[in-house]
Parts: sequence; structure tokens; C-alpha cells
Amino acid sequence: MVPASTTVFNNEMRFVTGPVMKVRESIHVLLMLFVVISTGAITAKASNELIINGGFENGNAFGWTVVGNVMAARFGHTGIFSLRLGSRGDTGQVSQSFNVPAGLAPTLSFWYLGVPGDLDTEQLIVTLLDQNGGIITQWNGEIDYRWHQVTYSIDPKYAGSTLTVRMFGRPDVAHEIIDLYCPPAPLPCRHRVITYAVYAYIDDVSVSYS
Ligand SMILES: [Ca+2]
Repeated sequence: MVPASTTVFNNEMRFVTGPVMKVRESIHVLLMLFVVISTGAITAKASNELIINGGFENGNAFGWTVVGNVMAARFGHTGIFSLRLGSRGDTGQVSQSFNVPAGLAPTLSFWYLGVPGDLDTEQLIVTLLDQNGGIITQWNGEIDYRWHQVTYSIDPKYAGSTLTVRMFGRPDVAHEIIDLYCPPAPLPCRHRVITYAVYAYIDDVSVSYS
């Protein structure tokens, strides 16, 4: 990390053509250089990513077109947030379009998790659309509490066109029975039923090329 044009002498770092600096100040310079180099590396990597805010770490759905109701949830596959599709009583859908650079065949990747409900009506449908709105391919998410990854190599014939990834979630409900009081048999227990919504979550949505 030490530039070739510096020498270290008696706890001082001397730039051959510049002023003498104390070691602490020099370390600051080196740290700043490191930050600049690191930032450059991150920028270079991000330039191969075609999806904006695919990890939802902004804590919102910035970059996505929303239909219905979605929210960032502190339930990330990586990082802090994922995106919850739907609300109690409403479905939720997000979509984002991206331009496939000419001559390139990027890979679509995403992670999802579905929470099972009682009615078996929950759904997660992820669709890749061409520039005319035609379906290129579609996935029905498995609803089993676990994170799943899907990867898909986009056909080179779509290079130069605009594609859209769309994610639709339909929540279900689950219930929990809490016993409040159990009198002596044969009288039945008194209980309370708590009903709550369960959702599908998505995270780490990426369309990238190497
Ligand atoms: Ca995330």
C-alpha cells in the first residue's frame, strides 16, 4: 500500500518530492487512498448490476413500480431488509424494467421465502417479461418457510432489449389458539383465536453480467 515514491525514516514518512508528514497523518492519507480504491472497486462491481435496490436495504421499494401494498421488512435474506409482498387484505406486486446491454446475456437471480397459511391461498408468482409484455418464463414460489434461490440465464437473443421482472404476492392467513381458562371436565376450555396474515418475501434480486 505504500506508494513507491515514499521512504520511511525515524518514524516519519517522507514523500521524496513533498513535505515531511508525521506517521499518523500519513496513515490518514493511506486510509483515504484505501477508501478511494475500495469505492472504485465497489462502483466497478455495481456497474454490472442492472437492478436498482434489489436488496431493499434502503428500507423501501425505491426503484420498483408498486401495485397494491408492499413494505420493507426487517427479515432479510442478506442485510437487514427484504420486501414483503402484500398486506392484510391486499396483494402486493413490484416490477422493474432493465435494458440488456447489446452483446450480453445476463443472469437473473433472486431469493424468496413464503410463509404458509391456513387457507392454502397464498401465492408467489415471479415473471420475466419481454418488451412486449410477453412471458419469457415464470416461477411459482414454494411456500414452506425457507429461503429459496432462483437463477435463470437470460437468452442472448434478448440482448439490446428491455425486459421486466415482476413479483406478485398474495398473502394468506394463519391462526393461533390460546387457551384462556380450562374449567373442570367435561366443560370445554375457553380460548381465544388470533388470526394474522402471512406473506411472501423477496430479497437479493439481481440481473448481472460478468
Ligand atoms: Ca436485503
